Amino acid sequence: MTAFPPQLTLYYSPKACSLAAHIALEESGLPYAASTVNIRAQDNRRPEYLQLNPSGTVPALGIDAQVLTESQAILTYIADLVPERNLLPRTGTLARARAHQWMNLISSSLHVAYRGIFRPQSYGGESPEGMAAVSAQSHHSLTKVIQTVEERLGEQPYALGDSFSVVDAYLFVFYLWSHDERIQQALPARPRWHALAQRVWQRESVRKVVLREREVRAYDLPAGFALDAQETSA
Ligand SMILES: N[C@@H](CCC(=O)N[C@@H](CS)C(=O)NCC(=O)O)C(=O)O
Repeated sequence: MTAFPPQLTLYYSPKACSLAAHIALEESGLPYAASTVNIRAQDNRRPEYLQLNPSGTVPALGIDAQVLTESQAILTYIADLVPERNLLPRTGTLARARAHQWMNLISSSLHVAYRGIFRPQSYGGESPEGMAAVSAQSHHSLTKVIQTVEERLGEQPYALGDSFSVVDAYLFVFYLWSHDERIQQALPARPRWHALAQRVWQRESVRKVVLREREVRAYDLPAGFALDAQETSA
């Protein structure tokens, strides 16, 4: 028999996609350790980390002696550890399938489009022409997927309806990314996504995690997402 809860260690980089898992862990109320793997400092290429996660990506979740990667799997696993917190709908329901519909869209389309803008060399090689072509195509893809996000959100306050889920934490991260200075072209208006991100931002767990991450790297937040002086000095 394995002990519950398992020993959880999140390997994360500030403001990376791992922020969603970081928020989910905080929302779970379970004890966990957060270990920084700063990808800007290439910590993810160190042998110690590659031994743990050969793909060299974050997030990775240590679960006792095992390691789980891929945001969608990690978010699902965390939510299922604490069903009483309703971080995802019950298995076997259509609502649960909707959650996966969202998370797949986020990882396979949204994240991929951003990567093509932030790191075009990962798809197009190092040549300036290749990078420019990937970047232009990725701006186009990002525009389309933002429109899909807006349409799918409809008038509901959260991605799955009336209550917060890990899908909202995942969407929150990529909303922050939409304000990155490396995005050179105007993106479509995203009022519904903005409103959702504002709701998520009101959560204590989210502010706590963002504060913790910003101690490692003081990343920018979009206008309207400031932490007040009391929080930053706490
Ligand atoms: N499909 C993975 C993607 C993970 C990923 O690409 N993470 C980025 C940070 S957002 C990373 O680790 N980049 C560093 C690298 O690829 O070297 C997931 O959804 O978790």
